[in-house]
Amino acid sequence: MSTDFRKSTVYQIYPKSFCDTNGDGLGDLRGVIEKLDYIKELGADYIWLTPFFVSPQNDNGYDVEDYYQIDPRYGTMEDVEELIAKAAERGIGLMFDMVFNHVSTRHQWFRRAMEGDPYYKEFFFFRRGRAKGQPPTNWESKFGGSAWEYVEKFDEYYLHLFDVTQADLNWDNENVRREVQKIVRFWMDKGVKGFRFDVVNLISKAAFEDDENGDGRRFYTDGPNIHRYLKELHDATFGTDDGIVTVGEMSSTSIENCYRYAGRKTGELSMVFSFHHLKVDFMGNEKWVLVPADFQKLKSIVFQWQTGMAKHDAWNAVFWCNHDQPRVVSRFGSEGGYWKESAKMLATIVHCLRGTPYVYQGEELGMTNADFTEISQFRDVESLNHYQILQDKGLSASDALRIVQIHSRDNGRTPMQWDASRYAGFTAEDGAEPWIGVNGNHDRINAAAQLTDPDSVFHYYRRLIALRKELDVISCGDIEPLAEHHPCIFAYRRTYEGHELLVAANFYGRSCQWKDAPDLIGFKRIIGNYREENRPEDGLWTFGPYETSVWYR
Ligand code: TEU
Ligand code: CA
Repeated sequence: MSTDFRKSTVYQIYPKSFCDTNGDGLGDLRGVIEKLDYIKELGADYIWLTPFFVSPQNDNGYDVEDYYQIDPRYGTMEDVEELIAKAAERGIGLMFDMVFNHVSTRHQWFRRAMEGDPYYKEFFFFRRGRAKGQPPTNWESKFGGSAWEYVEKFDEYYLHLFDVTQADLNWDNENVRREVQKIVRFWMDKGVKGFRFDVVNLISKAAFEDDENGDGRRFYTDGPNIHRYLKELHDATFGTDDGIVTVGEMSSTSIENCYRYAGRKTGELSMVFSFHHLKVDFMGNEKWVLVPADFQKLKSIVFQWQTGMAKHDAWNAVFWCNHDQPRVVSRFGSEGGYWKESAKMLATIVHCLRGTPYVYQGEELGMTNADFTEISQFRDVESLNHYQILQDKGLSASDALRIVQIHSRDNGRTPMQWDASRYAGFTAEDGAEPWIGVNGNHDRINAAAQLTDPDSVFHYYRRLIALRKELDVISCGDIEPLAEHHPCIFAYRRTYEGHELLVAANFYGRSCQWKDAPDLIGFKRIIGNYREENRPEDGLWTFGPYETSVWYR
């Protein structure tokens, strides 16, 4: 394992959809153990495992009932210990996913609160309504509807920024913060090498007021005590161990706050996920619409974060995919004739940036969006809620379905495609039907086929991951955006101690030209998705569909 997170790559596993070893249709921890050599071959240094703790699974484990116990559907504590040990043997560290903005309403803290225990009521936000039948504020849940749920016996409401079964924790209560620290230390003692903190910039609520022109997020995003709480957590837990890497998931954050969340010397986190670059096919913050991706906006956001964070000595996680996002090849690339070229092009852009790249299971195979044609095939609570909300707003069922097909988080949650067999090797052929449908294209897109094909998307990712370890200019270099306003070209230059790296890509499926392209005298091509080497001639560089190449001097 590279202990320098600048040279590292993280592989994200959503265990429910990764590998099912006991034929019940649900992925499990033994499935992760079974596939460690695959991840080793890819070259990842860390595995980020999304939550597998005891949970009613209303939000697939992001609704935690017990942070100290393993959900039996995923396995046992012995499995977790074996996984940590076997990963370590292969030089891979485990990063666990800590959901501390909220707990499941089945967590004992919430149960005790509902019994009226004042100590535990203070763990949550119980508030009086504004008037009879009126919640305390007009805030909206991120999964649709009001963020407040009425509890008759108290004549009060509790806050839930996500599902109604995910009650927000009151971090202003010192006892909550102490419990959180205990949990982190417990997993550190088990040998965990990193943590991902779920929506961690939402934990400090400002004021409970109506939001006249929004959904309430300005009252709890990057809130007043957020830096204090993160520093405190850092100092009390992972900050004492240099070998631990942390990443905060930052919802609707500002770059100024991220300078501090992920500053090298600020004593908070190692790095941050921000999502502004993935909202370029939204309408403002509204996700449930159909609008084409805005490429200029995408570039300008990526470059702003790249140069801004560098200037402030702060570190980004760089990524296109996770379990909440549609598949990038479907979103910004092509599922059609240029499927492979576009998958490699998108990989190149991210893996040569300044930051730590994250690869989400199946991305390294160029897996596509789900091929669902009916709402009954979807599983995600957010998708199902919004399918209804869109129709309540007057859309037809088929228009609502179209929007869900494009934006649903289930696009990233279909079973991992290991081979061409009935259930894609996710579940044995005689096993139970997988919990969510397998994509029909697994006969074409699967790991077995790609492992033996040197030209595959898998081997391209493997080479990119290795390059980051070989070349300091990739892991440590400065970044300079190029061709910023070009309608098709995504390009940048990296520099470090006299070394230079030039990355250029055509983001579209038609040929294009880059005039005034930089000269490449003395450079050699180190990776690309076209067979033939293609250089600029007299400052004019012609690119084929989705063509990309990386040059080094
Ligand atoms: O997601 C946070 C979040 O705000 C969004 O990514 C959300 O999933 C949705 O896309 C809003 O449109 C994190 C987890 O990654 C996600 O899986 C959980 O559902 C959520 O927190 C709640 O714990
Ligand atoms: Ca299973």
